[in-house]
Amino acid sequence: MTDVLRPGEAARIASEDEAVSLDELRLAARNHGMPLEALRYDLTPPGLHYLLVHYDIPFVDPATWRLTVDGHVGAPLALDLTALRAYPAVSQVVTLECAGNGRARLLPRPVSQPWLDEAVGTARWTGTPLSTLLREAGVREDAVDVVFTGADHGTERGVEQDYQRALPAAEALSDEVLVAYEMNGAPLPPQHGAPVRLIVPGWYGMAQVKWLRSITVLAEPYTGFQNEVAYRVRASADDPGEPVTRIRPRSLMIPPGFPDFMTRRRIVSAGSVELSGRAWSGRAPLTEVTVSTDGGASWAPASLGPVAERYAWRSWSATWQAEPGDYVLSTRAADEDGPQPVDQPWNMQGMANNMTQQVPVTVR
Ligand SMILES: Nc1nc2c(c(=O)[nH]1)N[C@H]1C(S)=C(S)[C@@H](COP(=O)(O)O)O[C@H]1N2
Ligand SMILES: [Mo]
Repeated sequence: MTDVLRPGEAARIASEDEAVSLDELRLAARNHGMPLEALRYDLTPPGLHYLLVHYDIPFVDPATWRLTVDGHVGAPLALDLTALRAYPAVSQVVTLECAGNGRARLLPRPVSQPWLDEAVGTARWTGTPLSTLLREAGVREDAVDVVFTGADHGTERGVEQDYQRALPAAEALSDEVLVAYEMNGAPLPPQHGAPVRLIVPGWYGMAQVKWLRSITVLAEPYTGFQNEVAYRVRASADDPGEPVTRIRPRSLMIPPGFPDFMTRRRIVSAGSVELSGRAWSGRAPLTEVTVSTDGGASWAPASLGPVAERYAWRSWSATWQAEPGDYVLSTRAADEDGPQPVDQPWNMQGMANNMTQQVPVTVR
């Protein structure tokens, strides 16, 4: 199947009974999720962190790599890795999640990377605050957007491009955004953006530009593909939609018991079962996590673990008195702006989809 779309078109929508295609499988085999048992770690070991690469992982030589900061500034910069590392370093624990997480469970299914629930991971990111570099370059007062360009290149829906995303200048100048060169205390691995990537705490994955090579300040709004076409919540093909920005609340459960190889259905022993997992939201602080053991008919509160850092996931736990039978377990987070939906919040590209997880379990 060749799927050449015109620039500006949304992703193709699969027909209701259309199985996942080889094109989707090829993407899924390259871009892996975090196995949900890895929700146990406060910091996701890098090999278990989810991965999303639109094109190819570029081969970037750290010795010749340069980062330029230019555009609507007074004093453009060109930094090598030693110069970047010479600025005071800041570390932050941040949960990243792909905006397409949950897409494969939508009906009908937008055809793209077919995530179930697992496009998430948490790491300690270390680097230079972006605001330090922008101020050093003399960013102008009337800056509108700041554009970040990666070293990777490809075509997408007929548009040839470097991977490129913009942030509003006010967001780019907040103290939170990092130009990061370490993940969990080690240099960034190739797949996560070596030698340098952007970390925008609280925003969905598309903002976290990997293999960062240039930062350009604009005096006018940015209109590139990844902001104007790709990452939009659109109700229909001719809806210009709303931009995808901050992470909506989500809670995930560590699958209890042990799995069946083929279906991954869980098998649990009757009795008192400790359920636990992680919850996060980038748009507002969490207020509660609830758990259902009857397919969403009723919800009981879980106990929430401490807040470690604002943009890091929080642990939760709840006890279930399990009796023999078949169940669908579910968990639901709420933040100050409201709870996760239990029905699909459908949109053309399956973006920012935070429908509650469902975990089929047999108790015996
Ligand atoms: N240069 C570049 N940056 C990128 C991407 C990309 O394809 N190229 N993918 C983005 C998307 S869609 C996501 S979800 C995150 C994934 O980050 P990770 O692979 O480190 O988990 O990187 C973002 N940054
Ligand atoms: Mo993503």
